[in-house]
Amino acid sequence: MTESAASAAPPLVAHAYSRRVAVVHGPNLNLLGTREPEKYGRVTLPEIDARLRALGAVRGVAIECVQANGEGELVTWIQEAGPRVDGFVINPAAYTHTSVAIRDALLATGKPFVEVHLTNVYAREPFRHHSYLADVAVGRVMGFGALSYDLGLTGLLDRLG
Ligand code: CA2
Repeated sequence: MTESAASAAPPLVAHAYSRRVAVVHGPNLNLLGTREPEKYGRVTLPEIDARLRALGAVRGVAIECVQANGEGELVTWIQEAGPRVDGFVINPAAYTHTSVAIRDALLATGKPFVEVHLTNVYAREPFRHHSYLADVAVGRVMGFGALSYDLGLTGLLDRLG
């Protein structure tokens, strides 16, 4: 029996991912692993993203990652991602302490989010002690370096069920 053109076509399979999470990195985090390693560690942003994708894959969760230095860029990306994702893991970096716009964008999605930080912001300057996201986040993880992201994603997935 010879294969017809139709049966030779690749089978249509539903993709394996049942959920989708967006990971958002704020300003200067593109420098991770290349500057100030004593403060922010030696792991690079692509390495963090790869780990999160791997962690997501074993749980059947697709992970989308973005880094931007501009507040408006982050707001626009969050707005666009909102309808297609189930939740966010976000390190807003310096915008943590200044941005009502990022808070409003996340709230407008109606999706849960976890706030993560590499460093323990409470062990740093007082201006880093306030977060515009803290009271509306599902949870916050900080102080564990790159591991904060893994813990944050794990917590979010647990919340999503
Ligand atoms: O601890 C965190 O993850 C922070 O979000 C990092 C932000 C800081 O403004 C927050 O208060 C806490 C700074 C990110 C800067 O990233 C760099 C990475 C490598 C080299 C220089 C900066």
